[in-house]
Amino acid sequence: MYRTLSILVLVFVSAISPHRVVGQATWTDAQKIANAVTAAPSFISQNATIMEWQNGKPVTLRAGTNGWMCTPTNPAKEGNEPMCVDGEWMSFMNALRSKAAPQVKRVGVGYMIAPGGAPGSNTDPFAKEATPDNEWAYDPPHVMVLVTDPHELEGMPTKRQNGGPWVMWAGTPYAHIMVPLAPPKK
Ligand SMILES: [Cu+2]
Repeated sequence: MYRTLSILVLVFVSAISPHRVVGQATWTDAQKIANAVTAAPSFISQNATIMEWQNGKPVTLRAGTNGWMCTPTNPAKEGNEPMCVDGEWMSFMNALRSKAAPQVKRVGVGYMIAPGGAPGSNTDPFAKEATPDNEWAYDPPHVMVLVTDPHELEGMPTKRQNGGPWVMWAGTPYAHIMVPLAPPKK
């Protein structure tokens, strides 16, 4: 039964894969949920709360049971960047959205392992587009880690192209470790 279900879910997800929905600005809740659960391994995302941001506020699309929260990608934006995060990352994302200082109380883990990835700045947490010096490029599918003390990030690479994990938004209150699952696109 579970196997049949997962095959059905796979078929459904591939039917709404990002390249088909470029230009389509809205999804049904079912489409949002199907996309959001691809952000993490299914044993996590199948029991996660699925939510989305509406006018800066989190809105629950499906209640979960395991403390993880997944959000769909924005189909109106380039790329595919759903995420599944723990409580620390959730409060970090809240802080980021309101441009407040994040309060990280313990190590946080987030999954963004869906195929595709999405473009963004590696230096400016609030960048919306490329500038000559904001290292705008594709972030590959990845796991991301928050630390409680920025000193723990000292000495880690800060560029995507270093060939392994790196610190994104280094030197800002939003610095965190990116653990890529694929090489960054050139
Ligand atoms: Cu990420």
